[in-house]
Amino acid sequence: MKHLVLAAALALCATPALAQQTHGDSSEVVSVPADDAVLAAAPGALSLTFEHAIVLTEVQVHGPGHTVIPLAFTASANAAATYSIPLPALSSGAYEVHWSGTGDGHAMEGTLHFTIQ
Ligand SMILES: [Cu+2]
Repeated sequence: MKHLVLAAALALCATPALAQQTHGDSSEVVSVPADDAVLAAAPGALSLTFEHAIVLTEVQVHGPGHTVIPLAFTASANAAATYSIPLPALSSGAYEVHWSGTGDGHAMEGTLHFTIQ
């Protein structure tokens, strides 16, 4: 009987812990451009605002034909809730942004897309 109770307690604890290990995506980040935005003009910067402060360790932008867009981004030592990353002049096409970082004791990552007409 003790084993059953222990197993049930472990199951209850494991679920939220697992869910917190890696999260992010559109639920936890507000971006400009927004995910799936279709823009008439190229944005000058990418803005990411998180639910809580994170150390943003990596941001990658891929453009049309999976070209890597060079960014002036360096991972900072301090956590922040908002980041603004300048973008070079972008041409028309579909773009994909990958970001990852750590904050509030867990890893976070996400992907968003936008299109420049
Ligand atoms: Cu988080």
